[in-house]
Amino acid sequence: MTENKSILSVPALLERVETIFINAGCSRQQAAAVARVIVAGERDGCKSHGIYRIEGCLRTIKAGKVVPDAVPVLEVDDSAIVRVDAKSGFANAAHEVGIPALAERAKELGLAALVINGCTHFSALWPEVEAATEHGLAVIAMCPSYATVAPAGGSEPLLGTNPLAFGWPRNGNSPYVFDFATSVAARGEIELHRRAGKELPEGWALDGDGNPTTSPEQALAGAMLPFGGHKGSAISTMIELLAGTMLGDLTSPEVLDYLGTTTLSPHHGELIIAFDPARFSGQRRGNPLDRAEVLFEAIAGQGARLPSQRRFNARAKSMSDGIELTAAEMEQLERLRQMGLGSVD
Ligand code: NDP
Ligand code: PYC
Repeated sequence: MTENKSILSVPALLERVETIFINAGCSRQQAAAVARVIVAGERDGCKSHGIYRIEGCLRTIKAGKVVPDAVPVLEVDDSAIVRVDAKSGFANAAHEVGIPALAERAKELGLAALVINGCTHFSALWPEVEAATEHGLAVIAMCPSYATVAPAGGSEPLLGTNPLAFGWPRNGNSPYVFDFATSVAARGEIELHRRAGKELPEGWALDGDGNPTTSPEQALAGAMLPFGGHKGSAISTMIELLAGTMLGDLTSPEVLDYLGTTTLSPHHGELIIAFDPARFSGQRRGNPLDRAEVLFEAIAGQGARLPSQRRFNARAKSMSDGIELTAAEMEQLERLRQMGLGSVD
């Protein structure tokens, strides 16, 4: 215990978060999967998708927009497409059911896609991407969210913050993983700035009149901006098409219509595509994993860091020293445990 801080081990935090979700009416399968991903966020220093997300999940349960005891259903045929119907539960239980089936099919065919339909998705994508790399696969994951981002040149919320993640397996090392919102920053970052009373950096958002703003309140009421101008806007649109329209699931504007608010967690689908590098290369020019190491070394050799390196360092520290939480965070966890759905509007 340090001043105004508490240290919890990863299993201890996991137990507390899982209990909150059980008390809120979740089945053990749903509660455990959601707790694993929220605690992974805290463990890896990703506060925008850590315990701060619990209240949003509880609000979504209370509003009846997620089924807390849903049992995801795996549908496998002889094609390259493996499907999980999340049955309106959280995406995380669907990942745990779907990723092993995706890996098996990708190993068999060289590539395969996991389609998740009808899930509530509040989390980062790196957990499912990392899980696929553990099978020796390269992987791309994407999903819509809800309309909060103006397309480049526009000023009204239309696209989601639509995350895109990629993973590449590395022998004897943590995988190469990037995972980012296609908005300049995730909406969770704006919310954390609001809570901390901090102004946003310039270039993140527009106010309700379409003018640039650094106020988190005005940004949340206005529109966020895509990263990289027209390039991020186009990638985000691709995600609406591939992981919304193509999957027969909701696009970000449709998600917002369905929820009627951005205070609940979004409900939509997710697309995860896995590739077997050895099958793709056909061993031309040698082992693709060995060749990838040459590239990673050259990146690091310039003094640049690989994406996820900060996260893996944070993970190692949390695993050895525990996770540091503020007094306010500890109080929040206790309030949510005791009051359950009564703690949220
Ligand atoms: P960040 O900008 O914080 O990070 C994006 C990626 O870039 C990370 O992999 C990060 O690695 C890496 N990175 C950051 N700085 C550097 C650097 N200097 N050199 C090399 N790599 C770097 O992410 P966002 O704020 O855009 O997104 C945060 C999270 O929000 C993501 O996990 C995303 O999945 C999630 N999200 C989820 C949504 C949903 O609908 N479910 C919607 C939008 C976002 P590292 O972590 O090691 O810093
Ligand atoms: O941080 O942008 C975000 C976000 C949206 C849905 C889940 N996370």
